[in-house]
Amino acid sequence: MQQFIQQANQHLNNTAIIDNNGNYTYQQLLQASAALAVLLLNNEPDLKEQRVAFMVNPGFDYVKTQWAIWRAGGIAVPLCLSHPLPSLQYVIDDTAASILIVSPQYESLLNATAVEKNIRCIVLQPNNSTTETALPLITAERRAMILYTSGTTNLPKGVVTTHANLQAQIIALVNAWQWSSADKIVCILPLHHVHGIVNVVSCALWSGASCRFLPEFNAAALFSLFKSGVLSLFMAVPTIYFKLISHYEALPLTEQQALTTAMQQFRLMVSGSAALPVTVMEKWKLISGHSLLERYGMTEIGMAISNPYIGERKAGYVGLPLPGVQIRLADENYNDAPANEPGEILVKGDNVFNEYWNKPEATKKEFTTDGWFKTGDMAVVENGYYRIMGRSSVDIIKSGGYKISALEIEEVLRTHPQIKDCAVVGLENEEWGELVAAALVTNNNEAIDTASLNAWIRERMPAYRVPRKYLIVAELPRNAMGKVTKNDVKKMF
Ligand code: MCA
Ligand code: AMP
Repeated sequence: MQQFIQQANQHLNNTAIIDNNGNYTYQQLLQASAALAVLLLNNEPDLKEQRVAFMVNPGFDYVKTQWAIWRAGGIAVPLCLSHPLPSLQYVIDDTAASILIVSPQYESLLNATAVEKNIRCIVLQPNNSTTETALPLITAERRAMILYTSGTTNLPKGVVTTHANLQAQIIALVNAWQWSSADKIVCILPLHHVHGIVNVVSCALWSGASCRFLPEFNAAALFSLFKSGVLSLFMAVPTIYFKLISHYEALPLTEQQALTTAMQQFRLMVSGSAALPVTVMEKWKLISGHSLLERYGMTEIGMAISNPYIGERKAGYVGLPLPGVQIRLADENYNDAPANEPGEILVKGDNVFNEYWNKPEATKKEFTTDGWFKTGDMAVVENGYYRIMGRSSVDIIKSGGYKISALEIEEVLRTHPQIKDCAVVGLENEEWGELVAAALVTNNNEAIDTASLNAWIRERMPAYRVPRKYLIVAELPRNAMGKVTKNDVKKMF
């Protein structure tokens, strides 16, 4: 955090943030985050890694809150704005958050939880001003953030990163992609994941650049911003590029030409969080003039492998390890995979997270005995470039850039009164990467109303985890050991 403040101090009069409420300089960001930090401290000298959960709209308020938590010595726990209450409560309980910060519109949703759990709740006001106090010195090895990620366990795990981890993740990208204070980016990604938090917002603010926020992804709003010529950079998940291409193709020719001219002025456009289909990369090149820079990352490690900023960006490949990130491909015993053969990506470096929150066993399991983090992703090196081949677990699905655990959805489905058994799989799909699908064994093979089933699931978990395809089956395919064979389930659709 101290380094972040030093960086900001070099650009005090630059515009840091633009949102629906106005433009804010780095000086305003430093002042507002200090004022909120004082309020958080409540006369204590240091929050000493207390967890502070926050449900705050994207924009100045979000960044002010994140920086205030860091400056007061807390651990920032961003909540997803679209999650239903049980998912929010899971994160608040799991982190044992002692403070909750909310934009006014989320107060009614979370107030009862705060009262019941005796959590101090702060509702953001335009000026949470206070008297000045000295803020604690935050050393880099302290924990900074917890983000929740789905894995092969049935409940999401909290990924803990330190300030040093975040710093390493940011500096690698700022250097590799040549960020500068002249850059202007727009954030349309959710702010409870690395892609939006680190790659877009933190890299911009580290560089003295300006970051504009739109409340959510909307193709028309984004294109009109592109046309206004106020951006130099854009980053998104492949699904968003797919949606932008569809929107573009439906526009009249003159509109298309104006947009193409505007997009050609950008310095860089990046894709990641899921495999970029070659067809999407090629179409985007035609309409924007840009070869998308595809990179590979994970919540636990930030970004690890990237196509070059200068040099060939190969379609279907994620490029080379970023400076400071060590990569090794391993066989199933975690020995080096033979040259030119696929292996699991293992990662080491200052970018690698500290631990899963309160889960020492899970943390231990995901590292080799000599300290390499096991990503669960398979890759091969061809002519010096890494190509991602898929994941070692079929139970991890990526849809719209979100990581989804099939097991988590199955657990919920099995509690439905009409469902006897089920298997959730990801089906390949050009727009979404994978589509979540569920094969259901119902009581007496009865039909099920999927619209009301979807509504039932949405009360229990985030909308992006709701299956988009259902199949009622008499029984699930199993191997000789009685285990459901997911590849056979996929073939049933
Ligand atoms: C929504 N819909 C879907 C899905 N999600 N259909 C199929 N599969 C899905 N996953 C449908 C809805 O049912 C609805 O349909 C319609 O799409 C619009 O829904 P809405 O929720 O409004 O969707 P959206 O706003 O268009 O969202 C699409 C999105 C969003 C913008 C691509 O999913 C998104 O922001 N994804 C980014 C996630 C992200 O940042 N991941 C990074 C994780 P109907 O209209 O029929 O009702 S960090 C990471 O992965 C690592 C570190 C890395 O490498 O970056
Ligand atoms: P998350 O846990 O949400 O951070 O998701 C990380 C996962 O996204 C990785 O383990 C990969 O499976 C996937 N991923 C990220 N970037 C790419 C990419 N460029 N190509 C293929 N998969 C990717």
